[in-house]
Amino acid sequence: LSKEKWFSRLEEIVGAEYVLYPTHDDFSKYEHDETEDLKFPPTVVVRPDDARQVQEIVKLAASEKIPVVPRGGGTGLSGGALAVRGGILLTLERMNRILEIDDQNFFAVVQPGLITQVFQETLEARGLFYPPDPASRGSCTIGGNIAENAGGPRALKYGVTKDYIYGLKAVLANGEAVTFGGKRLKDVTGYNLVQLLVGSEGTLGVVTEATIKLLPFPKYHRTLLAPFQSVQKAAESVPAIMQRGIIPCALEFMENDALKAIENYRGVKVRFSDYPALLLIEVDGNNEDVLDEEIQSIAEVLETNDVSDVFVAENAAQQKEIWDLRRSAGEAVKSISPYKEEDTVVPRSKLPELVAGIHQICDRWGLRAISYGHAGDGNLHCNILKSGLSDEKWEKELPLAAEEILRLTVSLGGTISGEHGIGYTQKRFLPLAMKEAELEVIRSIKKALDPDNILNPDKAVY
Ligand code: LAC
Ligand code: ZN
Repeated sequence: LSKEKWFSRLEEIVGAEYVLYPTHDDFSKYEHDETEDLKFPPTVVVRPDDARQVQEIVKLAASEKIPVVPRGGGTGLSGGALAVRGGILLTLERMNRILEIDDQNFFAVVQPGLITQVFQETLEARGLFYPPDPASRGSCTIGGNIAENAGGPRALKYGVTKDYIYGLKAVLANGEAVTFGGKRLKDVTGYNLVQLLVGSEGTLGVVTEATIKLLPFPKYHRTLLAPFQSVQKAAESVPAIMQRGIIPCALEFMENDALKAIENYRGVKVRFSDYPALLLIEVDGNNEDVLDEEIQSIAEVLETNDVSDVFVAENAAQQKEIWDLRRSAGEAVKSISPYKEEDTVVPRSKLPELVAGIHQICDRWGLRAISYGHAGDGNLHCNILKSGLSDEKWEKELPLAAEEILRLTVSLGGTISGEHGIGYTQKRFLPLAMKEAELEVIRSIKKALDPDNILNPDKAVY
């Protein structure tokens, strides 16, 4: 078909007002996500309202061999939702309904464009809980979270997106609509195809519906801030806390530069911002006495790690304030200078080595990095800043330093992305983490399900 013909076919499928061309006011927001420094205009943006429309769009793309890039909230940090080869940007934001909350079986059925926080607040009002809480939860979507297998602070106690996805409806690259899994806590019927799609970054199918496991909402929370005299001590305290037999629902790490960045960005005084490092520790549950005991026990561990002062939030407002500040860390770093993030993850006991190693590598290259992240699960976001460096140094030396950081991560038993995905920006580093035989498995799966490479081409596969 000519371009005009497939444009008008798209208009027939979703309605003319839901096909956006480059002259449209909203078009530019679809050219980027939250990844630094990337911009790729799609040929056209399409906003379907149901699974049948998604299927028709993918069928058209398959017969015309046009790339289709599924997109959620556009908050990704590895360029996964960008139309790097042009083509159809398929945004699922209109498909944002909660189809069912089944409190007999503790499952919800939702559409992919549902905002994660909206889902969580709706559940909470009914005493139910969906734990994964990426920092962008106010604007990211469940579909995007599934595509990237998103994590967040609560991963330590509750796991990540994959641990809650039990069923998916999806449209495959050949235009077939499939249903994998369902409201079943146990299921060994064939390969685990639900989990093949989770984290596949839109390269194997477009998710049109998800069946999600729920938990009862924990009634009480205690939130504690602990300032440290050294980054090393903070990192070393993490396993010590866990060894007390307590699993906090969050155990977050911020170095001084991250605290200062938040302070400047938000224009408020951040508690303990003069210390070299801070841990944010939260416990949750249904028994307040138990939580108070746990906080007491954590405070004892901290004391033996040279922490002389802690702050325990007194009420929900103070807890919210702490979390708002923590969640703005990414934005705060972004506001300082162009940067490149490495989403490192290691077994948590290796965190002290990772933190020390990153500092050594950056010092050697004359680079400045700001690190913060999820210390409890070993996921550290290392942000290397461009400010003060020439374009030449940045372009030549940054990839080499980044590679050293990722090699160190892998040598510690870790890998090159914990929760932000491979997407577009990290693809070339995949061979650092996977051997040829392993990469070939990924390639064969992609080839089997999408032989013409139309679904989100140039992502996740090396
Ligand atoms: C965070 C995001 C960037 O942890 O993953 O704030
Ligand atoms: Zn994170």
